[in-house]
Amino acid sequence: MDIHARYFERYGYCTIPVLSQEESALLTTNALQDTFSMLFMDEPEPILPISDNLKLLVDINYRKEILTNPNCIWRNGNSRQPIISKNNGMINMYLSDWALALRLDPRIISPIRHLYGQNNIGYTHGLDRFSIKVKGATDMPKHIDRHPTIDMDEGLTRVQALVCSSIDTSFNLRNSGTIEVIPRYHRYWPLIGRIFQILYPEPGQISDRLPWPWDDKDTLLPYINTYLSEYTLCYSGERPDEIDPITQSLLDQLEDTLIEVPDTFRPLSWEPIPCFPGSLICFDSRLPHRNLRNKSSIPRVAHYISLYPIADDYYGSDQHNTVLRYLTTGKIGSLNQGTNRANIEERK
Ligand SMILES: O=C(O)CCC(=O)C(=O)O
Repeated sequence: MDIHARYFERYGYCTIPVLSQEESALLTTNALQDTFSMLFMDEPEPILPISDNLKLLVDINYRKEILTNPNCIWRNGNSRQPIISKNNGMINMYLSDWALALRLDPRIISPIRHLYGQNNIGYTHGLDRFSIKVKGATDMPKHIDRHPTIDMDEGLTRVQALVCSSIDTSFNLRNSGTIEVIPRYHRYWPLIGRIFQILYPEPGQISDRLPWPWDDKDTLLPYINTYLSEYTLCYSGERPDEIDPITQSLLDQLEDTLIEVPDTFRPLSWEPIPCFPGSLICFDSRLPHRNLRNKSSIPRVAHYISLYPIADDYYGSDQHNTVLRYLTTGKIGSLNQGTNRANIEERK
């Protein structure tokens, strides 16, 4: 196992340099150009230079000042349907040559194969989009792309991956737009799932759409840390004498369950991931995550790479045919979770 795979197994994520500075700069230029042409296609003149006008993506007053259609960021003028959103920067564009070339680059596919531990991986859920967060973009809501109780018996289902082509590396990390995750969360996945089942026994109490109960203030995280810490002691046969009644009751309910946990416990916390332009960031789909606000003058640009293991019965299946139809006609959006939106603007 190489150093990245070892790190990934332990912390749930890893960062691998894959593209040169020049390649990253070109990718960023292409992403910005295509985004500007798509958003501002009805303007009488192209909006140039792009670098001086990035705040059009986040600033309604500036849009009113510059554009003939200040609402062009929203689909049908509806502010609840952003074509690019201020808090996550996502843009549903999939089919540009440069975007496809990136997703077929062996320098990106090989390490992801390695992390899955199998060669047979592919875009079984369609392609994925990219995200541009410019100065003024805000925090994305915290979330996990798995369900903490429904999926709790499953191990790794997905290596979530992105190539970051632009980021301000000299800036405070938490204000640079980078991704933050809770490292090592995957190692407690079955136990946390069981704890959530005890805390929220009613069906539907944990919504499909996180962040709840991972509310943005993280009121639950200190409790989870206490439960995990006490459980780890019990698991290693060192149950302490003094435990508060709520933790005690939870541990009693877990008594018959033997769930493997790491030998020693260090509290879980949110940590921003440092990266450089050209880095491939891979993370286990069991990690809570989000991208952060950007207060720097350099846009943070991320290209999502959604490769999944290919099952033996995939070829010829309905899912395979749907992906093929999508790739050949562009008529539906990607099939990825959260991404399955037909992009009328891209087709135009
Ligand atoms: O842009 C990022 O760093 C995070 C993206 C994200 O939340 C996701 O892919 O689910």
